[in-house]
Amino acid sequence: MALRMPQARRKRQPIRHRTMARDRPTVYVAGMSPPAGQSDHEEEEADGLRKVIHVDMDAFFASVEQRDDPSLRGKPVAVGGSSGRGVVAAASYEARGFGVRSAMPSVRALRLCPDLIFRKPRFDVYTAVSRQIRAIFLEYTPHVEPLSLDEAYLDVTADLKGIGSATRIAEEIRRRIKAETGLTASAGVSYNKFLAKLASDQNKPDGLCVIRPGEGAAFVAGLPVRRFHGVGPRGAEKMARLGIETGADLAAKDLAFLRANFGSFAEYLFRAARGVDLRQVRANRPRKSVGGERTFFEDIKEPEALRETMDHIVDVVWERIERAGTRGRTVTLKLRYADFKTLTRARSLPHYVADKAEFAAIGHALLEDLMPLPQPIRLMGLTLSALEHGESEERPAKDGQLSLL
Ligand code: DCP
Ligand code: MG
Repeated sequence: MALRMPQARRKRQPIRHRTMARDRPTVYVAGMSPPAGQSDHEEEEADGLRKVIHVDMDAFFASVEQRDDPSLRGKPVAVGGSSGRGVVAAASYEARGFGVRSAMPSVRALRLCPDLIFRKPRFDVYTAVSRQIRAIFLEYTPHVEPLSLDEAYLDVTADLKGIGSATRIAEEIRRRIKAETGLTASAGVSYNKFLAKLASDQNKPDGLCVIRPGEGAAFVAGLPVRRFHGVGPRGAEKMARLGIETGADLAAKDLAFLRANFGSFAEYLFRAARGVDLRQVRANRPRKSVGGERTFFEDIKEPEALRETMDHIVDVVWERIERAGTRGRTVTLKLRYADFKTLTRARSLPHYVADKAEFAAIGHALLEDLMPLPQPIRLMGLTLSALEHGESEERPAKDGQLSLL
């Protein structure tokens, strides 16, 4: 298979939108299924039209590794574990040319790309870059809502520098990120968070896309539904069986139909299909939980695979808990079945979870209680809540819904 170089994929006409189908990585950042506040009205609604920018670093972990080790540049690189159980966290665009994707088992990635170079993640470096880009964002607006280390929403309706044009601000931010970190970011500009996030993905890598007022519904109509956050490969297959391939197909279904087929996911899908999203960009949301979840490349059911996944999630989430410097008493397991039914099981302790071993033991106990599972799952998540107060400031804004390694 020919190696597709990033230059070949780069689009040089930034300020426009395309409605073409485009292959998405098959794993979705957790927390987008549906995004917090989309379906449960937990957030205040934005009043009037806003100017929202979504900034997302390109192949983040992999790009940092290529930046710091010139011998990796232009090569297929994966960050993650290369051993039997390892999973790809990030894939360079060169690796993506071979079909390598985030969350893919490393063994499979190596089959697709035998020359794939693996590097272990260096979270301290990624966190430092994350701080740098956040400092840049904050020069333009105090309304910065980080979603993970490498992406954030910015509300620039009234920007601090008086620039006025969200598109100009987005270009300036991208230039500054490049100059100050040596890394590229893509940005989406629109009038709500849902559209801005779709837009940032549109012309990746190193791209910009603007969806102007009035263009949102048409933009969404032309997209394949797998580009909607939370609609993974299985979800897209299910929709295809129901005759839903694009946003327009989805918009043609009424809420009752969506509820019958997608349960609590229906409201989110209904709004998204219309390019509607009333959530505000919210900085400094008080953190109520720390956690993470994973959507799988392929649905899983085998007890051994489920246990391995639990181990992996515990590793990532516990690291996050330590980084946040917080403690909590309640552990919640979340599973989403192949048919989208989602269930949670929680256990609360009289004391704070003492250490990683205890956290793992509770996670596994919650999982074992549910086995054998009635059907394969497409997502597993684990969250620590009932936190003690006084968390660190360096917390992402999405409660328990962060992307997982
Ligand atoms: N990440 C992870 N596990 C996943 C997805 C992502 O550990 N399942 C980590 C590695 C990524 C970083 O988070 O580098 C950012 O995730 P993105 O989804 O933004 O993916 P990338 O930045 O790698 O690629 P791009 O945004 O260019 O598609
Ligand atoms: Mg990214």
